[in-house]
Amino acid sequence: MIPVRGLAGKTVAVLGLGRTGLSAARALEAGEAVPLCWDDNPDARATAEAEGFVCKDLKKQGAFENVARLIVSPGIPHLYPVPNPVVVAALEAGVPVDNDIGLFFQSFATPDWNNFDTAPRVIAVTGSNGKSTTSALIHHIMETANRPCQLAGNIGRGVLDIDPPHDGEVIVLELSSYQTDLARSLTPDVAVFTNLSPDHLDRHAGMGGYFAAKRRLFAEGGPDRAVIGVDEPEGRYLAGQLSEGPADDRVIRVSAGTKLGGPGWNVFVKKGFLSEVRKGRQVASIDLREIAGLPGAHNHQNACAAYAAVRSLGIAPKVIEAGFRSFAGLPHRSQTIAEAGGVRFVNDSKATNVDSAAKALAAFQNIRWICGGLEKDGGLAALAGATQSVRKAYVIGREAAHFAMQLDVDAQVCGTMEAAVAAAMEDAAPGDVVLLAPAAASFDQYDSFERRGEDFADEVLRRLSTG
Ligand code: UMA
Ligand code: ADP
Repeated sequence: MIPVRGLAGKTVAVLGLGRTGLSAARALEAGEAVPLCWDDNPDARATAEAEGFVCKDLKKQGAFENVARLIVSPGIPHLYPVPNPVVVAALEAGVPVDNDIGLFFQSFATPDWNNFDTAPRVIAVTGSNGKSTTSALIHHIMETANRPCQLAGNIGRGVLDIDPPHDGEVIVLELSSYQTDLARSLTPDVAVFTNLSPDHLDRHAGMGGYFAAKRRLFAEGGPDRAVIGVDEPEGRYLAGQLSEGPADDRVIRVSAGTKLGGPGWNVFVKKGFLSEVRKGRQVASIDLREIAGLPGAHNHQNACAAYAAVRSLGIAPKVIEAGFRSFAGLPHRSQTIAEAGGVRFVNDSKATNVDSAAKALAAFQNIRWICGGLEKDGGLAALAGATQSVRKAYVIGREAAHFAMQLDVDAQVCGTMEAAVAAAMEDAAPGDVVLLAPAAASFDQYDSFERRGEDFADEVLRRLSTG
């Protein structure tokens, strides 16, 4: 745990008592601050109280008297579409609003570091898609290089839960737009922007607010090195804004399809080969085509981003290539769960938005596509043109009929995962891929994308085992 520094003796309100809130409360206590907790769910309050934390309704008049700061969990709206009433109360009382990421950056460096040979460093990864894969890949490469490394953030471990860093350790943080939007301190050494496509628009009042939230990671602290995916206009804009000119190698531009030239530092993939080009000279090249853990152009983009991030810390290309080869991938992202009778079954339940599903569809041929769920703002229009490899769609979700109507492929309304897997397996021929890539959130039928992916895998394995 990282004890929170700078708030000893102060009362700090904590809103939300899930993974973030509980870890923040513990870290505040370890730093001798006094956490005052609240969660709108009584069960979550009971769990916190059982651990000895004091809960108090922070919506009540006067609740913010003598409170130094409010720490808000990422899943709780602080501004859009409607701010949580506790946030409103804090702002009315003039109390600064922050989150665990802000506490982390204010507390991470300690006087012990004066005895270290190499100060610990933070690589922070944001973007619409590929954050978890890129973060996990960076972590895996550092392990391959025998360098101490920890992984935390949106990937599932509260940032304040990490162990105090060792000499030379690297901390990899996956940060969502919810997290970068609110943090009062954001000072990574290396910041990575994978890509941008519409997601979470309700929480950011549209695309401009969403990009602005991600941009804070680069603009607030000024990282030593920024790794920027330049396949979208926003990435190109950001890279341009952060650099003095094309030769400024504080910005490493990455692309999953465009050969990048010029005098700067570039990493790109063309025809399945990753190239690093610096000052106009090719420094290294890696063949990604047969790397099982990184299938498809979208994973090649993640490979470029991870490559650039660890190169900026001096890791050798050969070590990075070994890391790519031994990377197993993450569950629920382009994950092959079975192969039988010439049919491959792939779980990409994490394709919760249209862009990630389109990328998953582009990575395979002859697809029996299981899709549907809770549709996101922006609709399904961006899927048009992404479905050339789809033989048929099998649509799940409470609004399956409406979802199916919007697709430009032959679609069967199945409703449940059980029915969709049964129909897809019935139709599948050798050479086909049965792919779960929903292009929608899971919350209409499941409590998480993980549960949805597990349900898919269970259904597939159950049917395969019963012949
Ligand atoms: N709550 C309220 N009032 C509300 C809403 C929620 O009190 O109006 C309470 C809930 O009752 C619950 C708590 O808030 O007890 C949950 O807080 P949370 O939703 O922020 O969840 P955490 O458990 O703290 O997990 C969060 C991230 N969740 C979200 O951003 C929604 C996790 O990312 C992250 O792994 C974790 O912090 C550690 O950093 C998950 C996620 O879905 C994986 N992220 C989104 C994504 O990837 O698309 C952004
Ligand atoms: P995030 O953490 O940003 O949600 P993940 O690595 O968990 O990203 O991948 C989420 C989904 O997006 C998966 O379904 C995966 O197939 C898809 N995906 C992964 N990397 C990319 C990328 N670079 N561009 C677009 N989609 C991607």
